[in-house]
Amino acid sequence: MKTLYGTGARMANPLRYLTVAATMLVAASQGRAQVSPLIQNLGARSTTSLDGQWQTIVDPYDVGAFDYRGQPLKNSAAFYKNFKPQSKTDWVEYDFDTSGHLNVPGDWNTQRESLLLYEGSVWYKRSFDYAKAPKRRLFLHFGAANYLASVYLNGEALGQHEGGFTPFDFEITDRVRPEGNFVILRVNNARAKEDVPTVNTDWWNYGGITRPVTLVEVPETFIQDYSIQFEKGSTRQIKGWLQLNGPELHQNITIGIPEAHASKTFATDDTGRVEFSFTADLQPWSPENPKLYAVEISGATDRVVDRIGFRSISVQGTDILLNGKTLFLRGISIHEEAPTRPGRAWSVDDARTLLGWAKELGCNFVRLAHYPHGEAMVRTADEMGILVWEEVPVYWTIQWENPDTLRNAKNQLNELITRDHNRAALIIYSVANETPISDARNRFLSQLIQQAHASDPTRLVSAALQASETEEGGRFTIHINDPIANELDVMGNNEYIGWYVRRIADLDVTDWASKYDKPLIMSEFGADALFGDHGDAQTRWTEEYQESLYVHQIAMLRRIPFLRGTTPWILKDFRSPRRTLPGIEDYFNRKGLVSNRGEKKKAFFVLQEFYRELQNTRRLADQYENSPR
Ligand code: GCB
Repeated sequence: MKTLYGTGARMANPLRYLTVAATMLVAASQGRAQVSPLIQNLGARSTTSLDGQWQTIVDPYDVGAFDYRGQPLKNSAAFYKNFKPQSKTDWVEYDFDTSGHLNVPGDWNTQRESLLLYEGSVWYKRSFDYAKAPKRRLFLHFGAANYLASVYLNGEALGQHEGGFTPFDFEITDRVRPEGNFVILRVNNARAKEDVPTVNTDWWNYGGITRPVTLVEVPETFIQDYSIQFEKGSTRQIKGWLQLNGPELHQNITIGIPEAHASKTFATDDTGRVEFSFTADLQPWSPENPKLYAVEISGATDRVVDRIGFRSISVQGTDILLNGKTLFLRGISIHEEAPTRPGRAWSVDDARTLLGWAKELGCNFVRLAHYPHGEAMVRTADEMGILVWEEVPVYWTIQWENPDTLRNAKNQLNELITRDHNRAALIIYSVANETPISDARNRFLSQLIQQAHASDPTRLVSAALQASETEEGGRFTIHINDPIANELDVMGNNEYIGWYVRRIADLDVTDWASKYDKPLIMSEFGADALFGDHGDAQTRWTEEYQESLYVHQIAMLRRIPFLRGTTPWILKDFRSPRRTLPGIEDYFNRKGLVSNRGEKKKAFFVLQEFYRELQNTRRLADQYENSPR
């Protein structure tokens, strides 16, 4: 969360931050709600969807938030008041009722042509009635809004949320009325240097309320959050914790897995928390057998049911072990773009199509780049048996020395872990992508790595590093020697030999060396190709060039003894403002194995063949096959 007084850099965009700060101060002084702790497993709660058409006002100059001196508006001119003229002399210069609609969830860029490149504020309004029973509590949940959301209910501030890809909740128990509620959001997607991500990325800055909005009703004392999973390294011992929220914090909590005839009861402490451990005979979850168990958690006041897979993930030397067995991660990188229409993906159908393509490729793993994707994606991966790498948008050159930037990155990581920590498919958190090495960067990343390990000891932590290169006698060696690798469980590395760096033929004379006894995932490689553009294998942008690059990359990958996974760049062409070449890029990064219209390029089948081979042999190279584990 932003505070009013910050660094000079922040003042580069004073209006944007003033509104956050001002609303927060008003809210704080009146004892109003800020973002509430996230509620685990919304699907098991009593919910009402607020998705659909929302009224909107596009506000490029932020006139709905500030007066002409840049001071925050508090009177009827503020859009969140939704003021209506009371007489013909009243001056009111905005009107939600006649300003147009946008669909929620959905990015605004692909819903209205004039908003394709828009970066600024849009106000959203939606009315609802809600008959809340006594002794029940109500929360307003947003799956995500990019980037900065200021939220108001019935003309009063609820609070703000910063970060475009993680969920947030506000408690509205004491504010909701039986009839005539109106929720208003100001969503601002202006980029700023100190943000996470920073101003420079290689993806479209889709703005808006991009994921579902839900009213969540729970009992006065409810099960806020819980974690249940095999203890690290075990496939029998279950370990976890649970947190209650409300006045009745002392309760007996029963955890039952009926299918496995397991049921245990534990008592919560004064703070409503309990840590527990018990054994059960369960079939471990794996890509070959993505078994999910109904897990029933009940106390005196609340009951939730989740579908949880149990599995153990660990590393031993350069190996990654799932349920105690080595495996190679046959992966693909994915951006959160809809498979068959322009814009952000958000639905279960989108997830099924994207992950379906990954399955068709022969994948057992996906890298959800470069920010947290929607919960539908990881839940669908749980069902389909696809392991998942999730990532926070600590990308390229963010402000390593800025404590607010660190706080923001930590908050986004925390929200991601809180949302997904019960998903078996999720095995790796990645804390950074291609960040330039410096002491300040190392300190920054070190804090994120420690945070991920501390809040979720059952999973692995990685980052896409950068490596250095030497040349001798016509051969190249790439050295994995980034000092932050010391703190990671799994090393990631992006390389573009044959595209940004040297020639495809150089892949045949490139070897890899690592300072660390740790597994490596080649988290990116690739080449741009326009679907349907054909030529010889030396001609850039053709499918043949991309195909040839994959052939030579795969030959090189086979020679890396410590390689335990690959997630080539990328499943599908995606929009990027950096990609201007007319007739070829047209503002799309064309490194997809599938075009933006869903057509498969030649390289798709090269990777598919490689993955089929790995699937049958479970090995990449001889040295891996002969590994003692
Ligand atoms: C990278 C980045 C990725 C880009 C890709 C490219 O190294 O991690 O975000 O899109 O290269 O296509 O240049």
